[in-house]
Amino acid sequence: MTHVEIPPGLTELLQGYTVEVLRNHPEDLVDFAVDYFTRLRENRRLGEDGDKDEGRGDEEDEQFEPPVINRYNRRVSVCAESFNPDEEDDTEPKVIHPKSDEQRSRLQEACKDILLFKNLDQEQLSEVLDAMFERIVVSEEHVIDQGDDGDNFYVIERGKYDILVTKENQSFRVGQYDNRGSFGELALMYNTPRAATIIAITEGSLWGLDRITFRRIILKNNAKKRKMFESFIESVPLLKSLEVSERMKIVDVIGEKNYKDGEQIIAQGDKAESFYIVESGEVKILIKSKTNKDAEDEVEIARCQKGQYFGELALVTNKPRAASAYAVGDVKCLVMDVQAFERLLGPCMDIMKRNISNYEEQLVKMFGSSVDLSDPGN
Ligand code: 1OR
Ligand code: 1OR
Repeated sequence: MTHVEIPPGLTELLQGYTVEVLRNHPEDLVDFAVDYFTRLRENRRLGEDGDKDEGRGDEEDEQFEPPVINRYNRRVSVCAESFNPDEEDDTEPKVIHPKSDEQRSRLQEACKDILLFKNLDQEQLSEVLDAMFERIVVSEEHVIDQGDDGDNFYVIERGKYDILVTKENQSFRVGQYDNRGSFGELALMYNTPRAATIIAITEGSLWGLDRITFRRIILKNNAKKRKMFESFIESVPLLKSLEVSERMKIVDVIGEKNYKDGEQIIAQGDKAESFYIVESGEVKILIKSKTNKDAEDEVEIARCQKGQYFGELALVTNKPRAASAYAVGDVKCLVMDVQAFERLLGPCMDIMKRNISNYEEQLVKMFGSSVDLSDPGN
């Protein structure tokens, strides 16, 4: 009888792949395997490189969380809680930070537009709110330092915060949170070092959510979101050029928002914070013309259907919204915040810029050359 020797590690390797297949339901098992094992090799290479490139913001490299990766991963210490959405650990005591009614209502207000919380059911949301705790910060305080292990996720109640990224010993300010939004999800989602430094530039107030509760509830919800939105996201023309893993990262951070017929989604002249993809229904885009004598008269300039996007212009040009958007009938949109837009949609920027130059041509045709998209006329 021939003796077949099973190489050490083979069982875990195949188990890791199987777990990811069960979690992600890929359409093509071979493509998925190529992607998965390439990542695995990449992670092992990073592990072998040790910490010499610490803090380079490599959260982009890790999208899967197969238990087997931990064997090679240099961040073993922070990977202690492996995650399987189907095996929610209900034995862990739930974290509860008691709050006064006044605190609870401030917390609810701060969390109402947090995209990561959008698809939670009522029970999950109240568990999250119960677990959150208030943290007051002073100006110049470092809330997060790039390269550190992740402890909490934060929702902003008030205050301004700079986002800094250090690359090759140089720090760049890459963005700012202005009294709204959230940060600190990446290290907790992907078991990576903090990808950026967050510094309060005013006195402020934050709501923290501990790592364990975040992973138990938000990651479980993300597994559900992947199932719900994966095939739709695959069908969005703008995102076709992205890798499967890049599209999955988009699913991880998007939130779904519903609008009733006639509801305003974007107001011309407003500061921009989000990017939208129409998931169902129709959105009309209206613009006020400066050259039009009645400045309040809005003219319809475009419609966006399922799979199309809008709200990119102000994010790309860093200007106020150039037009308004309204729901036509009931509408569902997938929404991404500006930081995720900049972090994840870089590869789609050329397509968006090409379409923006088409807007400019259309604008000249409709209103004459005096109207400028970079000046929304408010
Ligand atoms: P974290 O847990 O890694 C730092 O801790 C947080 O900063 C991170 O989660 C995000 O929530 C937040 N790249 C990476 N992280 C960012 C970025 C960002 N912006 C905010 N965070 N970029 C800036 C995009 C405006 C890309 C920089 C190259
Ligand atoms: P935003 O962030 O400025 C309004 O918010 C959005 O309307 C804008 O991004 C685009 O996504 C979308 N001109 C300007 N914005 C337009 C246009 C447009 N169409 C859609 N949007 N034109 C229409 C071209 C067919 C040119 C004006 C006539």
